[in-house]
Amino acid sequence: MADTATPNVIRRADYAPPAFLIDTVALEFDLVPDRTVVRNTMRVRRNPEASRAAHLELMGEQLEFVSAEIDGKPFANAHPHEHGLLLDNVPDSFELTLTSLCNPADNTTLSGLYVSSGNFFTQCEAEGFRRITYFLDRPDVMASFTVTLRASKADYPVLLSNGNLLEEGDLPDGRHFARWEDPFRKPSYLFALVAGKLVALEERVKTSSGKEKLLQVWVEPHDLDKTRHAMDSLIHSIQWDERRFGLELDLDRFMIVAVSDFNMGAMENKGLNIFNTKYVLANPETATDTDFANIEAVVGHEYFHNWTGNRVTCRDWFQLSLKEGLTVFRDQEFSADMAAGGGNSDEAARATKRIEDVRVLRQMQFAEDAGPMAHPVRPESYVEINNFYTMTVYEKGSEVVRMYQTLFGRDGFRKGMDLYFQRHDGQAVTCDDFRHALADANGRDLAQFERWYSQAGTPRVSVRTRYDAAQRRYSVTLRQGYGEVAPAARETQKGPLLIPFAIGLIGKDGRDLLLQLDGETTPSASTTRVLEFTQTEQTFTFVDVAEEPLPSLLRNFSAPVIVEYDYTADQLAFLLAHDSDPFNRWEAGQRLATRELLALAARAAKGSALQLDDSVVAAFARVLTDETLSPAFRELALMLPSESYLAEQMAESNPAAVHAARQFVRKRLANALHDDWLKVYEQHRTPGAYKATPEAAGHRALKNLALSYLTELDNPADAVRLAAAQYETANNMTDRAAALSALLNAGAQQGGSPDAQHALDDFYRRFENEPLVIDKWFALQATQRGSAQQPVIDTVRRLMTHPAFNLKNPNRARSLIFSFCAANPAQFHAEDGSGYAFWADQVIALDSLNPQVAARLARSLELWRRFTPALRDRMRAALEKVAAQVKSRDVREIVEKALG
Ligand code: B3K
Ligand code: ZN
Repeated sequence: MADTATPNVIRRADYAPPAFLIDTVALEFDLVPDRTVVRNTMRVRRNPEASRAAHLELMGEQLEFVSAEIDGKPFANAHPHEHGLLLDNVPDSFELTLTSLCNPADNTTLSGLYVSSGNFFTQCEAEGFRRITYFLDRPDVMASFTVTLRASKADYPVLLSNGNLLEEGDLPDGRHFARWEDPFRKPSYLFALVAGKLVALEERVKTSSGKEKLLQVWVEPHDLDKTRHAMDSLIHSIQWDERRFGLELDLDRFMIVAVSDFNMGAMENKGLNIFNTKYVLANPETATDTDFANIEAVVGHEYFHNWTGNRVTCRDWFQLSLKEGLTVFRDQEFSADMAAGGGNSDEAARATKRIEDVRVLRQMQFAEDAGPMAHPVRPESYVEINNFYTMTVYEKGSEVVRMYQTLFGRDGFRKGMDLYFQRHDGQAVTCDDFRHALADANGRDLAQFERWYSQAGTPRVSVRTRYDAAQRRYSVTLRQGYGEVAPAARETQKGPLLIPFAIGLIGKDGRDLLLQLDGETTPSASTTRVLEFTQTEQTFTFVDVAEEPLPSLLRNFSAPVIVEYDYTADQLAFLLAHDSDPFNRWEAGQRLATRELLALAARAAKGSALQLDDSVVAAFARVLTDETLSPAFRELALMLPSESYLAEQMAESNPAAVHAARQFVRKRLANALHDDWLKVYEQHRTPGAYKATPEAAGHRALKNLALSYLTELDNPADAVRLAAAQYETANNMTDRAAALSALLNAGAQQGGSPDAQHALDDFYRRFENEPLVIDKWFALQATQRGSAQQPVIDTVRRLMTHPAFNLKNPNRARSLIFSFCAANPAQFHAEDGSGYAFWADQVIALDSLNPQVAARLARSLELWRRFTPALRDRMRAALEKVAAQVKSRDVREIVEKALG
């Protein structure tokens, strides 16, 4: 095997600088779907910082080698092989021209150059560029790119690549060309091209320096009416990055292109972002409020990468969180500010975004950290890098970045960012470089903080408090550790972390007390203090505390940890009613609900009768009717923790018991608060033209939550009537989809209903030509509750044969298969193992089409060891079946780690 062959495990410790550098790349494409010719001319020289190698090893995959020339003369010592091209005895500095062929039409992996709906697209991150041409396809090799595209003018009237358009024109035989130049050096993973029949919404905006920039959102012609929101999101992102970070758009032209076959959300290619249509296309009839918010977040995310990722990139893929964690943090802050009307002072409005982000983190990242895929924010090794675009790298990585801001404040964080760009603009760097910039700009030693990058597992902080009435002292003792963790995490854990632990103390009247720590002369101005918790155990003592307070712990979720403290149910109800920290108000309700639900699930598992205390119902009733709270917040507070989160908290995950418990509580809250739900439903209607504002979305969310609770009534006739009317009269997708879901839910109680079926059929007919809406149609059915008479697996299997189903389209596969396997736990984990058998079939089928998508699906069973014995055995059998049949490195890594 040649050196460029991918070894089984890639290790961070083995990093070595590249032996050669590539200064310039001129690419010429003759685009033909099944036979594209790529001519690649590079200026190559030895890297003075690396040890001398006689041979040049270029990466390449699925390419047909045609020829190699050095300095214009044929070069005989070029040896193509399965993983690339070996060039023996090359000079120190030379021009290398390589010609090769690839087959975009046959490329179902959607990595490299591929065809979707008759147009050409690329996806290069992480290692797709090597499927386009031979190259040093690693992020620390940065080159200046010029790209010439040639294609049939009738079939591909639009030809796009990164940077600025230098020239375009006609060629003989009905062909034409375009030549693009990117003014910034970049790694190959940021290369992109697009060619096809597309149209653009255009805007010209002036950025902070007064320069005019051209913004374009490119889509297929029939989608042009769904581009306004993406364009507005882009403009808001540009303005926000100038305001908050002083970062200006550095290109004359910035393009977003939508494609319907795409492995993930979007990609930040320099100046030519390529997006999944799901994160571009929206109008009120086809997109929900959540879609609108997601589009804003993803457009922001990719745009913010232009600085955090593109101007300063990663030295190697172990540093992925350098760009991803930081950019998620930036997009979260952007969305929070947008939720607060564009400013950053309305903390209650900003908190709704924080709550949503923490919910995702706890549900998904904590679970990842508890299983065989547990890894640090900066992993130590991988088999397939695409498997490491994870919740840990992205979401926990974002929490790590947020902690710098919590420690240093917004201004201190901004100083650190400024220094980071001052030092590293144009470079490929590491997470350590980022940490050093933050430390140096704030005059701090952050050596201990490094452990957040190198230790896997979710830290636990247990809290003990003591009030000394005579001394008026209140002490808070924090202890950190990891509890029981997966073996993959244990070996990374070396010592205590620096945890910024935000705390407030609440008096009997529900107001915050002043905070003065022992040794301080006056109380601080703020009633929230960020304690720097650095030792395994540490006590913080507050003085001059007149009465025994109730602690509000880890305000605004100041660190990605689990807090253990024995609150009574009454104390949680008090916090839910009074905490000045909106995040912790929500948190108190979640703790209360989680505790009740877990106790009920334990009873359900034993077949015991279920009961819910009236005080819990009363606490929820107060939130439901508290008009001082925003509707968006009330909706979040009234939504029970998800079934998968609850199952994960059990000693042995029992999805059926969790489902029974959660349904029981939903029913109880529905029946006990019937009139309030109805009233809230009526009060929060949003008559008139649809508005996508956060306030209007909040009303719709609360109203639709009320509708969903009403479907749980013993007699759901009210709900069915309201839902059917809402379905018919809705002028937006949020209300229409919520009504359809309510009808399905109410129908499930009766083992299926004609109302639900009628609405499903109508929905399909109305939106037959809107693929993103048809995705919702599949997803709603895959996540429906089902019943003993109608298990959802039967519906899913039937839908697999529906003419609109297509396994090759990732959005469609996700809408049906992933929705069922990952978002319908009670049905997926059916006792007979039917869900697992289905899962195995689909992983195997996807493995040969699209390994990246297959590997994502493969992860649905990774927590199998934590389930009840009967389920565990069936899951293992399914995993073994998959392990025996799959071929891709992607899926093998997942199932082998799971079986461990
Ligand atoms: N950077 C890309 C993700 C690429 C995933 C490759 N498997 C999108 C993003 O995070 O913005
Ligand atoms: Zn990203």
